[in-house]
Amino acid sequence: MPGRRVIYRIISLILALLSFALAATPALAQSVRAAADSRATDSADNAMPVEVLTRRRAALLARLEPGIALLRSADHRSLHEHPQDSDFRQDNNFYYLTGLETPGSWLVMFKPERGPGKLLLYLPERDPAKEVWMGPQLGPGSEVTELTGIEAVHPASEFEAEIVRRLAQPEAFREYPQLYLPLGEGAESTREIVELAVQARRSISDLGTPLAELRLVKDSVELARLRRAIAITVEAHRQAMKAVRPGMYEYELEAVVEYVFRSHGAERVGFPSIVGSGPNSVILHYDRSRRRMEESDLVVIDIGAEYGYYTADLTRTLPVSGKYSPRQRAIYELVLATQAVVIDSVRPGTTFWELERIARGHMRVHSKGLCGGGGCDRYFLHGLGHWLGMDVHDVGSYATPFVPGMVVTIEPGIYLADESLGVRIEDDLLVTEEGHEVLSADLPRSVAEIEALMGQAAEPVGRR
Ligand SMILES: [Mn+2]
Repeated sequence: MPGRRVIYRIISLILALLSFALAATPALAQSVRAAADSRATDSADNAMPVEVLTRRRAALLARLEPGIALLRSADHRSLHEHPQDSDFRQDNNFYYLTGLETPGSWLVMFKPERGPGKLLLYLPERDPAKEVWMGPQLGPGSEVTELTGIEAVHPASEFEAEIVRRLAQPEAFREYPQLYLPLGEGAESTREIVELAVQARRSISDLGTPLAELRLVKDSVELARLRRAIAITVEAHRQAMKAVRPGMYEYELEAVVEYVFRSHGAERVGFPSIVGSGPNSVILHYDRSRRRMEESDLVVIDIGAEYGYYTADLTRTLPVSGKYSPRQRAIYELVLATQAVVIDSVRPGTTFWELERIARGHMRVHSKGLCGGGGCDRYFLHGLGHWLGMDVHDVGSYATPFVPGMVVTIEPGIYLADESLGVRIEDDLLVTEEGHEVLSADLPRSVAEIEALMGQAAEPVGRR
């Protein structure tokens, strides 16, 4: 999806607190292109590998000065009123470093001057009364060590006594001078620690920045999960192409999309689905999906399944009738050609700034009066692309030159409000040593491919 770098908090879909049915195995990565096979595997295959977690934590510690780093997991919403707690989603950084979905927990990392770092986990103690409602919960114990590779696991109730007091002790400054806390995303979760640190006259460094630098370059597990999220989203787009017809409501199309997501094992949407037809096609973040689609409309479908905490982000723009009008086709093909030129330029060393320049230049030069006197680039109303990962607009500086392992979206668009004509085309790319791989290459993009697929009969969804 286009636009500001907002963290999209998610529509609630049912998520059991201890669902580890999230992960990807090497076998899974290979089978990703077989859409028919993209079903959830059982949880035994799905825990985050301990060696991957260990590597991430070591890489983070290597970036820190001697000091103490604190990270809090996401909290419960009101557990007593809503025992299912269905919209709980773990804090991204906490999940990245622990693989745990336990709320109300702390990860503490000590980075000494010399030698290996020390790690502590604090988890809420198990509560038999709650487990009657929620099922077995993870609490302090050896199973947490098995899942995370962290030896020291304590009850969260001890966190304050041990860590908070330590922060206030002057001698802790000498051994561990820096105090790292997330100051951007997740900052509110450590507000009390910040106040304490201010009282103790300790300066605070941002833990989010080194984590963002790490999260920019995806490891093998992250890539496997992204590929899976993208494969599911490609399948949803294909089903939407077959289903769309004049007279259908936008929400019906949205339902087809999200049915495919859930039935292929996606836990939730990575962001609210955008299904915008006619006048709604020019509203960049339209997510109400209430309009009845008309034969002459274009419909912009900008969607992303989330799988194992990683989200896809893919957009196609379809003619509701099944055939683009000459005018729609001309605009569509200008956006498509712009996207192709940019995709060709994705390689290590380039930047979003450089790609944006290429995109706008191409669009302007090839406008041929399509958008009145000036170039169509005047109607390209948002940024060309963004980082993709645990967040749809993922963390990381947009000035960073591309290196292999980064995942980006490329999404040029033209929005002509006077004609209710909006076109956006978005694909997801992995930066490789040689250049790039289009992770969503299986999804039809050209006019001919899309019209051919739209001509096929819709597949029945559920029992209708
Ligand atoms: Mn996007």
